[in-house]
Amino acid sequence: MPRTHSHPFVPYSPQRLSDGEGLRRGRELHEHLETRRSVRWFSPEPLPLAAIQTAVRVANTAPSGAHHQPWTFAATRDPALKRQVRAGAEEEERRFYRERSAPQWHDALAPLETNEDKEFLEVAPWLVVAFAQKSTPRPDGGLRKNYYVSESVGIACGLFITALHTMGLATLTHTPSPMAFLTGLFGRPATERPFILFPVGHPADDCEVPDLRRKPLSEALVVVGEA
Ligand code: IYR
Repeated sequence: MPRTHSHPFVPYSPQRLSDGEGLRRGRELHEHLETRRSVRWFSPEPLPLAAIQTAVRVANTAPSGAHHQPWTFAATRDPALKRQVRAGAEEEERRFYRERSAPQWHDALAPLETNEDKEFLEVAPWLVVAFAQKSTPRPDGGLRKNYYVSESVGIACGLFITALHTMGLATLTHTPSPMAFLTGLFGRPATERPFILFPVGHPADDCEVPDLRRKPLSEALVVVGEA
């Protein structure tokens, strides 16, 4: 029975793999991603715009609520803008680290040895801010409401991180909360809120990361119900 549609549909038949080949590729991807770490010490060596463009092309393949694609990735390698971002971030982080308003949170962060110094925001060759569009301005001046914005932008950011790692590059999910100043610095409209700030580049030669372990699969996956 042919289906009837009120909107255009096209056939979709992605490559069918054998179970063995599918598993092999999945294991290879896992092995590759297992080596990814968040980096806070970057090399200042420049990185071509093409690297950022490619990673954002990958991010832009993310599924999204009603296919509204509610993200904007704003990128800069402008030293003056990076300095302003660092200054703004450090001002907010100083408050967080000095006021110690959430002792439990500070205890949880201790093994990462993070502090209010955000030098990496100036050292990394690129800063990329993923903005979440709560709504999107229409050409007619109206506003289109977006759905599942955090989920959609979160998935796009995950793909962005995966692309960078695959390209041999490093990043850090610096979460700008509130960091509303980024909207103005990057010239984005008030309908967008900064979601994640990514410094992007190569790790410094003497880069170190905290000695952390990933939780075992038994804690990440539960299989329920009958086989
Ligand atoms: N935003 C602070 C604190 C911070 C919070 C979490 I949760 C981290 O995983 C790491 C840091 C900062 O950037 O230092």
